[in-house]
Amino acid sequence: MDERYRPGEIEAKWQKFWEENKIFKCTEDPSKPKYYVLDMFPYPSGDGLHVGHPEGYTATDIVSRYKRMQGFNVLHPMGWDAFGLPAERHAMRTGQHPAITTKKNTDHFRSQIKKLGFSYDWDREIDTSSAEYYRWTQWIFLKLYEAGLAYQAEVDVNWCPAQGTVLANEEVKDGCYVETGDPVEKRKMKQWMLKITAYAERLLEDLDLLDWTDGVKEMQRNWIGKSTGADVVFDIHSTDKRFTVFTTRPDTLFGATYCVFSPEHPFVNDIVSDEQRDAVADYVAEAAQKSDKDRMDEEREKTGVFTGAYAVNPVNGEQIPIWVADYVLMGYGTGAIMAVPAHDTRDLEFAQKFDLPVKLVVEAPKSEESLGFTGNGTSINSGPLTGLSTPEAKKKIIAMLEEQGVGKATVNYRLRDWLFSRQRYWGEPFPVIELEDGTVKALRAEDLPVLLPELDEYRPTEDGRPPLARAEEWVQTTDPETGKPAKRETNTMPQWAGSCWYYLRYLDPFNDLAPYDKDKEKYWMPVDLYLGGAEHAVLHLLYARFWHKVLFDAGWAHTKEPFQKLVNQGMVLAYSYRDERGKYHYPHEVQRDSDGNGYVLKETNEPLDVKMEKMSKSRYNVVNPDDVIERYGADAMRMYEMFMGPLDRDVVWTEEGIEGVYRFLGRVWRLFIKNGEVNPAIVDEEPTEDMNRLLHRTIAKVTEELDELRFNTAIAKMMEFTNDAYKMETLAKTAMEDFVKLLTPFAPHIGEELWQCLGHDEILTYASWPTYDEQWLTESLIPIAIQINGKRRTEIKVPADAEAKDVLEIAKQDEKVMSYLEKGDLKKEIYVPGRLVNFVVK
Ligand code: ANZ
Repeated sequence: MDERYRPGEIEAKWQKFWEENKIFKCTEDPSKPKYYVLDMFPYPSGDGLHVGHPEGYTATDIVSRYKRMQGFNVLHPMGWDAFGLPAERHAMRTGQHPAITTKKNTDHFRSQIKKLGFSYDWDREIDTSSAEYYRWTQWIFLKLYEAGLAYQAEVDVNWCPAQGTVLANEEVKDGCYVETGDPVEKRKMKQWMLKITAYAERLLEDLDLLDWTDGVKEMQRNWIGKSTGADVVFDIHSTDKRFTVFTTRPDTLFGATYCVFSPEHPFVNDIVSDEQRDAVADYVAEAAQKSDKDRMDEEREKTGVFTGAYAVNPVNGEQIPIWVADYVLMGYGTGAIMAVPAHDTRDLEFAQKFDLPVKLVVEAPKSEESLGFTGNGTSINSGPLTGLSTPEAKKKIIAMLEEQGVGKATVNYRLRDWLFSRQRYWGEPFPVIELEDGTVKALRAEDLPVLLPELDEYRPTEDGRPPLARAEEWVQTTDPETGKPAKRETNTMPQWAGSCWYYLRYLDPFNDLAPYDKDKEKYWMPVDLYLGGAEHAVLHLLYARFWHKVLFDAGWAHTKEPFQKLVNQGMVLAYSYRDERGKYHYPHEVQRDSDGNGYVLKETNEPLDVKMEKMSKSRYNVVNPDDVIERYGADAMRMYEMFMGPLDRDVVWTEEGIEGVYRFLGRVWRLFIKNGEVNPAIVDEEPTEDMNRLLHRTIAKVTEELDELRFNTAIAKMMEFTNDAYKMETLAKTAMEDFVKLLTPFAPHIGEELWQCLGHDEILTYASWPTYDEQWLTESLIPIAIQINGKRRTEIKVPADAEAKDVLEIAKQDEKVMSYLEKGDLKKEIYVPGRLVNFVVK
C-alpha cells in the first residue's frame, strides 16, 4: 500500500480492471428494477472536451453508481451525435472526408471521457453518422411518411448563401446564422416538412406527466404557444369576397376600427384600389426583405399602407379600412387581424401613427386607465355585450357569431411544421426517390440504408443545388421495386434527426433487423433521468418527444413520453483576465496585486480586468480536463466538478478549488493508510457511540442529498465525516467501510482501492448501499441542572438543540420537579440555555 495518495497509479489500475472485466456491462434482468440514466450525447467537435462537459457526465455517473449499489439494474450509455456542420466545413477546407474527421474526434472524446472513470456500458456506444445507425433513422422517416407526417412543400426558407443551405428559424437571429454570423435571406424552395403541429396538443398536455422543472415546461409551452380565441369572418365592402381573422379577444369586436392584412396575404392584390396599387406594391416588396423576428420586434416603429378597401364588421355593419402592415405575420392565425387599438398595444401605436379611430370597448377595473388596457374587465359600447365581464362577453359573442355563420371558437398554435431538409452533405440521405413523371416515392424498409455517397467536393453545385447533386451516379438510380429509372433526393436530414431517437438505439445497438427489440424497449423505457445543457430545453426535447409519440402511435414505444425526469446542469465558467487594450491573458501570466485585491500582469504589473466568463479559446480561459487529471487525478476532478456548486447553477472553476478537493482526498487516504499499512486505529470492534452518531447521520444525509441530486452538500458532509473521524482514537472497520461506500460513487477509483486495502476480494461497484439506523439520528442529550428557588434539586437530559419552551416543558414533567411545584404557585421560570432551569415557587 502506498504511503501517499497517488491517483495516477490507482486510477489507471481500476480503469483497466473495469474495462477488461466489462464491469459495467448490463443486460435486461427481470429480477431487478431497472434505472436508465442518460446524458445528452456530445457532438464530437475538433476542440475536444473542456471541463464543462464532464460536469453533467459526472453527475449521471454518480447516480448510476449509487443506483447500482441500491440494487438497480442500471443502463448508462454514451455515444456520438456525429453528423454536423463543423465536420463538413472542415472537409470543405481540407478535403478530408467528414467521416475521417469525425472518427478522429470521437476517438479523442472517448479517450478523454474514459480517463474520468465513468461507468458507461461501452458495448452500447453508438455513432449517428454510421450506416448501421442512420439506416434506422431513415426507417423512422418512413414511419413518419406512412403516417402522413412527412410531406414536401414550397416554403419560404431561411437561405444562407455563405453556407449554401437552408436554416431552421431557430438557427437564425437578427437576419444572421447564429453559428457563423453569415447573413440569411428568404427564398421559396421545395422542402421536406414534418407535421409536428399534428401533435401540438399532446406535446402540451403530456408535459403534465413529466418530472421536469417548471422553467423548462414553461419554455416548451411557450414554444407550442397555444392561444384560445375565435375566427371572425368579415365581408369586403362592395365585393363578394370575405376574409377571416383570428382573435383572442372576440369580445372586443365592437371596438375594431380597422383591419390589417399581412403583406403576403393572398387577397392583397385583389382588393387594392388603383390609387393605392403602387404604394402597396412597394410596401410588400420592402416587407419581403425583413425577417419575422424583426417584424415582431415590439420596439420597432410601426409601418403600413392603406389598401383603399373596406371591411364590414359582422356585428354592426360598420365599414372599416383595410391596411397592410408587416406587424401581421402570414404564418400565424389567418394572416389577417381586426385591429382594436383601444385594447391592443401594437394596434394603438399603429392607430396613433396613422390617425385611425380608437374606440373604448372594455372598462378596466377601478384605478386603471381603460385606454390601452389589455386585461379582463367589463364590456362597454358593445351592444348586447355591454355590462358583461370579459369571459362572459367572449362566450356570448362566439355564440352570436356561430349562430350567424360568421365565426367560431378556435385554437391556434404558434408551433409551425418542422422544416426537415438541409442542403448539406454530412447528414442522413432521405429514403425517397423521384420517378421520371415527378412522383415522389418512399423506399421500402428492405431498401435501407441509403448510403451517403463519397464526394471529393463538399460545396453546393454552382447552380445552387445541394452538394449531393455532385454525386451524379448516386443520384441516377432505379426504383428497386419496379426497376424504372429514378432520381435520389439530394437534401439531407438536419442534425436534430439522429438525436431524436438515440436513447432507443442504446437499448439494442446491434440489432440489424429492427431499430431495436420491442421487449427491450418495454424493459428499459422510459429514461429515468436525463441530464444535459439548458440550451436543449426547447428544440431537441420537443423534436425527440414528437418522434417518440409517433413511435408510440406506431406501436414501437410503450410510454407516451421518453424522458421521465429531466435536469439541466448549469455552465462551468472560468476567470478571464483582460488588459486595458482588451487583450486576454492566460492565468499563468497573472498574479494578485500588492494589496491582494485585484490582479496584474506579472511582467508589467499592469492591472487587469477579471471576469467570470464562459470558457472559450478566445478568452484564454479554457481548462482542459487532461491537464487537470494529470495533476490531480480523475477522482479529484469528478469531486470538484460536483463541489463547485449546485448542479443546476452556473459555477466557476478555480485552481484553489480543485486543490482543496485534492487535499481532501489525500486526507481520506491517510485516514485509511498509515506507513504503508491500514491505519492501526481501524479496528475490528463495534463502533463507539460517537462513531455511530457520526456515521449514521452521514449516511442519512448523503443518501438524502443523492436522491435530490445535491452533490455539493453530500460532499461537504463527507468532508465533515473525515474531519470528525480524525479526532477519534479508534475507528470501527465496519463504519469506515460504510464511509468508503458513500464516497465511491463520487470518487470510484480511490473507493475501490481502499475497499481492497481493507481486505475485500469482491469489487465495491456492486456492494450494497449502506443503510442508517434512526436511533443515531436524534440529537445527543445534554444535562440541565434544575433549581427550585435557586437551590439545585435535580438534573434532566434534553436534546442539545432544544428550545427554551421545550426544555421547561420537559423539566415540568420530571417527577421530582413536579413534587416541588405542587407545594406552591409557580411565580417565575428562568432558563439559562444549555445550563440550568430555575423555578421560583411561592
Ligand atoms: C383583436 C384583438 C383585440 C387582439 C385585443 C388582441 C387584443 P396570441 O395571444 O399571440 O395568439 N394576431 C392574430 N393573428 C396575427 C398575426 N398573424 N400577426 C400578428 N398578430 C396577430 O395573439 C393573438 C392576437 O394577436 C389576436 O387577437 C390578434 O389581435 C393578433 F384587444 O385580435 B387580437
